[in-house]
Amino acid sequence: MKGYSITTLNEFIIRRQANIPYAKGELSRLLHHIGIAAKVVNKKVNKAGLVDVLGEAGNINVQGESQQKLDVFADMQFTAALSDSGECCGIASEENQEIITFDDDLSKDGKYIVCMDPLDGSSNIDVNVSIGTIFSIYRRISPRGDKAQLIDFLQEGNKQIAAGYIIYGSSTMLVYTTGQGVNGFTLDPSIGEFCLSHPNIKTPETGSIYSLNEGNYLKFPEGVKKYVNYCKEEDKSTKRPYSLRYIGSLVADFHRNLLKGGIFIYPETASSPKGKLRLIYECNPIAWIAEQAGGKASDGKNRILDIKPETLHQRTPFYTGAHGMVEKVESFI
Ligand code: P6P
Repeated sequence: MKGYSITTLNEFIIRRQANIPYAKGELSRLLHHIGIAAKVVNKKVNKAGLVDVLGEAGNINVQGESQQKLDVFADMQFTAALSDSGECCGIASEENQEIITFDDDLSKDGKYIVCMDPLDGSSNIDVNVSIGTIFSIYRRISPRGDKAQLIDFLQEGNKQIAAGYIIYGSSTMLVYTTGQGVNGFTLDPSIGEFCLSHPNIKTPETGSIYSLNEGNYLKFPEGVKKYVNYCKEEDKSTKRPYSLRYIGSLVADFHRNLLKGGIFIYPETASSPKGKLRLIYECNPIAWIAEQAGGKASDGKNRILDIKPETLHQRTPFYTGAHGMVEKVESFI
């Protein structure tokens, strides 16, 4: 009987590296370490209800949100894995106000920096909703051998070398791109490997799912209100009314729309004039994946990946998903 032929994440990374001239394995090693940290975090997330990681760690993170123990754990695991890789000279994390530089000689010589949200949607942990890790990799600008600098982290999203997310849901998946399309790997716990399950993901040109927090409707800009009403109008030709699907966990909402076709919107509101989501470690990586899968990502007017970051934790309005649906909401704005 023919064996169950699987392509593990590591085999895939090495195979893809062979296609990149001058690739000497640094990025492959970095991605490999991210995969390891994902497995360690997954183990903890899966037992979150049992092991004493629930409840608030008592600290308040830079966003003024109470830090749940699991996101502190996830931050530590990814930070350790990236530091151990020897390929990364520093990181920016949602959980830390300032960048973290790795000052050992090996890491200081690293070519890359990583921006990450180690566990997005952590307020969903206690109620067993899917949560996710989001990461974005850049080549450093500052000289190798020096400590990483802030300028390394304030590059436009169009300079990303790799971007991805891990979704800890009914199964655990790692989805990433290095600019040659989007591929999804599902963790097989019986062998402890991420296995290629969704090769070359392409998101539908349009869809019938819209995702946004309608509780903020009265604070939305007029164009967004018009689009929400458009989604609710009867029109057989465009399969409206659409279905509202909103989990309140960016990775889970985005991943469902990526596969089924839909749009995710977190607009600016009166109380959050720049929106809620952060540009460098939430919107840029998700935006690149959306584009690589044939979709679109904007702030309502400008391509997300062309926005020049000014500060580490800056926020942006975020419209992403099916190309046709993003264009439609932009026409209302
Ligand atoms: P709201 C989770 O806290 C998060 O950062 C994203 O994962 C999610 O998309 C968004 O906030 C949900 O925000 O205001 O709708 O609860």
